[in-house]
Amino acid sequence: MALCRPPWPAPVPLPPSHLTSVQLRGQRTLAAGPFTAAPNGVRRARALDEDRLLEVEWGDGGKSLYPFTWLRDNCPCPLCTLQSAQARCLPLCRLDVHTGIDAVRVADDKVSIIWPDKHTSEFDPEWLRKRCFSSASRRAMREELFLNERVYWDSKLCVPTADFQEILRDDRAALAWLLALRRVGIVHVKGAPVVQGQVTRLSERIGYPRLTFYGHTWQVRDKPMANNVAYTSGALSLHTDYPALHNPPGVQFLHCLSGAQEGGESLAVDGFHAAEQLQREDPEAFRSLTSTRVDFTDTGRDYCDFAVQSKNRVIDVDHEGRVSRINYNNATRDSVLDLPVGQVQPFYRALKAYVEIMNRPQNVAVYRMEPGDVVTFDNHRVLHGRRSYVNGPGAVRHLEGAYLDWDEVMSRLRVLRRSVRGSGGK
Ligand code: OGA
Ligand code: NM2
Ligand code: ZN
Ligand code: ZN
Repeated sequence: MALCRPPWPAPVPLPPSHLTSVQLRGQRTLAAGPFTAAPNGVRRARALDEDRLLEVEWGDGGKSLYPFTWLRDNCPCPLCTLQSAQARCLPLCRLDVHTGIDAVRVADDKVSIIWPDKHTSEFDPEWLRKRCFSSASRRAMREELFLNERVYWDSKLCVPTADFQEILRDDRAALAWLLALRRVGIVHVKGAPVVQGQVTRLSERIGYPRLTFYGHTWQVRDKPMANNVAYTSGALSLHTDYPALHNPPGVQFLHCLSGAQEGGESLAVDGFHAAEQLQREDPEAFRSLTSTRVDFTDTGRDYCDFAVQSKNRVIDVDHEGRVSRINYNNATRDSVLDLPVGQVQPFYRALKAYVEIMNRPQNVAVYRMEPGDVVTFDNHRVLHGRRSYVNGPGAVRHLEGAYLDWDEVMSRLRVLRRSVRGSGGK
């Protein structure tokens, strides 16, 4: 699996340290120059006092603008930043949001600013460049931090695989696993020992599992008096787990410990891709599912007794209208339907249209889990299901599952990226 490339070029060494330019308050021209700077180095910096912006001109000729207020707010000096926590200790009540600048100079590889109260801030050019406010720079930073670009797939998906022991042992393997989990949404981890506890080990490679009413981890088996349809031998239609919570688990692990005598094949669908097809083919249904809040319910006893209720949109979109989360489990969709009576039929029509698209054979990836396989997937994106099964003597189907949240998974991904890059990787 290809590793992530940084969206901006690797840092270029800056020119030798010497005073390169000076600007005093109100002056429109530079005191020093001309000089050369490396492409990512600072050629010039000047205060545009009218607009209260610092203009930085880079070695490659590009320019960036930084509001004075933002610069003062982010002063990295030990009075303004608790360096051991990399956290701001300058309170907002001490921030003058209309501050001017007394002087700017570029020296010793730093952009130095003297503020009207003589406080001084020194900014690292590379740090500034990453925080440029242009829309292209902000997009690059967004992708670097959140990796929101996905690769959509259908039934022909060749599910990415990773090796269990390698993930535990090797940072590069762990990073490749998490990058594929984020971009593709599903990765088969192979070679786990066939005993309980492996989804916990995998969660602890990242951080910690997410506790729910079904426990720290949970056993998917055909159980008498099952408190969930998953704990029967019946088929599970395509669903995401736990839409009865307002914050459903972001990531799910399912470890196969034992297969059935017959049946029990697994199904997976890219819910974002299916939602995009719905938007194209039936915009009215898409509008309905992205706006109607549907009631979900889950009542019973497991880790302790519970009575969970939620209202979720089947298709969540972000502030730019892009699909961001699927919330759908037909088993826990409540009979309470909080809609004016005239909207009930249109809602069912819309839901049916989405379910028909997700179930198209060209959208459904089918696979069979073998003991030692762990399927890891994005529970906000991938709808999953299973065919019904029949247990036999010595063939009792058993999966162990665990949930995690994306914040913790993304945190591990960023930490791994740093350590892999630091050791000379890309
Ligand atoms: C579940 C589930 C899949 C399976 O437990 O929620 O989707 O293959 N299980 O049993
Ligand atoms: N289990 C597998 O939404 C759901 O009820 C999903 C959760 C029981 C933990 C099933
Ligand atoms: Zn400071
Ligand atoms: Zn499930």
